[in-house]
Amino acid sequence: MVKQRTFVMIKPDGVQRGLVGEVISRFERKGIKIVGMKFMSVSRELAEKHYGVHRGKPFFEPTVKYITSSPVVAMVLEGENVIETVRRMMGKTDPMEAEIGSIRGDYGQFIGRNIIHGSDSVETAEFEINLWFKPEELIEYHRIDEDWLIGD
Ligand code: D4T
Repeated sequence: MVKQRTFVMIKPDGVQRGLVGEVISRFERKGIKIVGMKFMSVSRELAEKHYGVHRGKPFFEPTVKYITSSPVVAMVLEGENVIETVRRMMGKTDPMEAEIGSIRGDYGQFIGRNIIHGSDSVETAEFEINLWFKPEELIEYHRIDEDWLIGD
């Protein structure tokens, strides 16, 4: 196991549909630690950088428009293998293919409104954390349940 950080965003539909508490609760109950969090509007510039790898694809412009249309909750989460864990908890990109029990599988119906984003690799996580957060916005602290999450 390896301690990692990942970037997670509750997208505009997650905020508008009142799913912020539900989504954060799932991560908290799993034992994942919040080390950064902000409620914010996303500029076109930030959205285009975030989705830069998709520039030129048909869904690029609609995705940028969607993500800038209403506020989001941006987070940095920390935990053992947290990148993979969060991806599994989110479910597949298309909510219609996502397992029931995952966030997208339980709450989503359409790939263009899929509630949440989470980094897909160590490299992407590093890029996205640096893109969305300043170092001083990330907070190191001890959570009281940490000693009980893994064995000796
Ligand atoms: P994000 O980045 O939003 O967490 O999604 P994923 O990491 O799970 O998936 P992605 O990068 O492949 O897609 C980015 C974003 O574009 C939308 N999208 C994607 C879309 O509307 N149509 C498509 O065919 C694809 C592949 C949804 C997520």
